[in-house]
Amino acid sequence: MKLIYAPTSPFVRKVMMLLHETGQLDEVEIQQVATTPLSTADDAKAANPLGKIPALVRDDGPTLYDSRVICEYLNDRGDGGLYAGGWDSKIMEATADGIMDAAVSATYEVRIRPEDKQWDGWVTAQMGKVQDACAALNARWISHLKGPFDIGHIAVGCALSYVDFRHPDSNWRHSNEALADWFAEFESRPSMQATKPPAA
Ligand SMILES: N[C@@H](CCC(=O)N[C@@H](CS)C(=O)NCC(=O)O)C(=O)O
Repeated sequence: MKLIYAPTSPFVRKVMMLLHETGQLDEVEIQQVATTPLSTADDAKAANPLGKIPALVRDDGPTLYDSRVICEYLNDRGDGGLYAGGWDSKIMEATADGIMDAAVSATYEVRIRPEDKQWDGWVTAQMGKVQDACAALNARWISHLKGPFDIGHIAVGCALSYVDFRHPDSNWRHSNEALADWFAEFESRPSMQATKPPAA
């Protein structure tokens, strides 16, 4: 198997964490690419018609893409048990992925869009989604995060870390003390440490 990969993508990081946690890291070749919506890497485009990463090229079946699909496949393959929480696990993953979508969109606005076309209103709206989703996690999902480790933990850990990485002024910890406390401890998990993005 070959993973189309970039070290700063929070979606790729979900897959990498799952590989660490389920002991499958050695079974995947890592193919690093630099890809953006405006300049798609050839390997990303060849693996996924949408040109997005992660994508998992398999020897025994079609290439998989979208981190949720890849994570569920690798969980089955490695007997990870990371979806034992059923719909709760999946809602948490979807919420975390939504944080990533919004934060990545805000990142593209300031890093990729030409300066004279950038719009603060877009960034504010996307970071508002991040705040709202963090508030929802803090209000409703702390008991799950304190429970058995699953895909929700991986996704939320990657999402919050990405927000810190690209949007250090977002202040998501404000009013979300329980979530901040959970994350402070979760960050020391070996799979989080092993998949940290390089300095911005
Ligand atoms: N829903 C997708 C989102 C993947 C995604 O947006 N990846 C970004 C990198 S963080 C990407 O490939 N961007 C390039 C593009 O949009 O063309 C997933 O979960 O895999």
